Amino acid sequence: MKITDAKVIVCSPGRNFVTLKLTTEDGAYGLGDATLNGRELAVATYLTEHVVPLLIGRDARRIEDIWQYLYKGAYWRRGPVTMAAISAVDTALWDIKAKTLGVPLYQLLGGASRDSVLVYGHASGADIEEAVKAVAHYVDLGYKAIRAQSGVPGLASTYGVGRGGMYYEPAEKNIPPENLWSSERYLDFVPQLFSRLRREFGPDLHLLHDAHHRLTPIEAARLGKELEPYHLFWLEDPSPAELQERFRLIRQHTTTPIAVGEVFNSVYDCQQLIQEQLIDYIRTTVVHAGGISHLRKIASLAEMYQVRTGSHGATDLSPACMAAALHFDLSVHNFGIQEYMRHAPETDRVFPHSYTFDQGHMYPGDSPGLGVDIDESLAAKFPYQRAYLPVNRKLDGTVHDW
Ligand code: GCO
Ligand code: MG
Repeated sequence: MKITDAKVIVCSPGRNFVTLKLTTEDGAYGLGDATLNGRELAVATYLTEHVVPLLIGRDARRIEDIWQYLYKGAYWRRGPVTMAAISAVDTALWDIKAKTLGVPLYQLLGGASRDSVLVYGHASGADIEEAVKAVAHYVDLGYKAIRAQSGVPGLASTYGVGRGGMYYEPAEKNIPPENLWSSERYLDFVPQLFSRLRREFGPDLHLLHDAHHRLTPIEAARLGKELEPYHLFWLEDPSPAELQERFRLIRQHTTTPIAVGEVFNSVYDCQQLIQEQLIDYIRTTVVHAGGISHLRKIASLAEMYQVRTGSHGATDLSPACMAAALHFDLSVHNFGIQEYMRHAPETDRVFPHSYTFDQGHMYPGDSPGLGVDIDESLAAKFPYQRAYLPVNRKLDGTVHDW
C-alpha cells in the first residue's frame, strides 16, 4: 500500500494549524496534526522540503519502520520541529491503517481500557469572583475536573486568564506582547484562590492549576505545600524542567501531585522525572512527542513507575491531535486525565470529527480511524496569520519564563 501523495495544509480557522494529509495508491487517506504554536511554518517547511520527498512510494503499513527512518535517518534528532513533523506522519499512518481495517484507532492500540475519558476544562477570571463564576459555569456544563486560573492583584496580565468564552488562546497576531511578572505577588495570591474554590465547591470537584514554568524549585515547593489543604488534582509545570533533577526539591516538600511535560518531545526529556518518580502525571501529547507510536513508549515507561498520563490538549493542538489523544487515552492502562480546551466554531467546521463530550467525559466515537476529516476548500478560506505567544518579563525588566 504505497503512499502516493503527501500534502501539508496550513490554515487559520480561529488560529493557525498545520495538518499533514497522506494518501495511498488505493485512495485511503489519513491526517496528522503538525501544529507548533508560534512556529507553525518551520514545521510546515520541514515537512514539505525534507519529509514529503522521503514518503512518496513508501509502504504506509510500515508505521514503526517509517518512524525510525525519519528519526534515526535525519541524524539530527529530537527537538519540537522535527518531532512535530514525525508525529504528523505517524498519526496519519495510524489513521490510514485503522481506516483500512475498518476499526476505530483505539481498537488497534489494545482496545478500550475504560468506558470514557475524563477531561478537564479551563475556568479563569480577572479576579477571584470571576474565577468562581467561571468554575460554576463549567460545573453546570458537566465537568468533573476544572483547571482554575485567575488574574493576580497588582499584575496587569498573567498566564491562563482567557479573553472570555470557552477557550483560552494565548497567541497574539504580529509581534509578541510582553507580560509583566512577579512570583512574589503570584505566590501570595494563589492559595487564596483555591481556599475560596474549595469552600465554594466542596471536596468532590477535581481542581487543577497551571503555574506555567515560572517558579524556582523552592518557590514551587512553597506553593505546593500551601495548596495541600485544598487537595488539588495536580499542580502543573511548577518550574521549568530542562533540569529534571530540580524536581527533587519540590518533591521533598510537598504532597501536591505534580504534572509536567507539555513542552517535551521525547522519552529522554522525561526519563529522569519518571524513573525517580518526581512527577505524578506526564503531559506529553501526540503532536509534540513523536505521535502515537512514541507516546505509547513514554506511557509504558511511566506505567512501570506508577506515573499516569495527562496529555496536553490546548486549542493550539488541532482536532486531529485531540482525536488521536482520545484513542490513546481510552486504550492506555495508566491514563490519568485529558486536557480539553474547546476549539473555536470555525476550527470545528474545518475539522469535522466524531469525538463527543458528555458529563465531563469524552468519547472518540466509533468511526474508522481517528474519526476526523478536513474540509480543504473551507480551510483555504482561512489563510495563515503570523502569531506569537507572549514573552514574559519580571517587574525589573528581566526576561522570565512565560
Ligand atoms: C496548557 C498550556 C497551554 C500552553 C499553550 C502554548 O496547559 O494548556 O500551558 O495553555 O500555554 O498550549 O501553545
Ligand atoms: Mg500547561
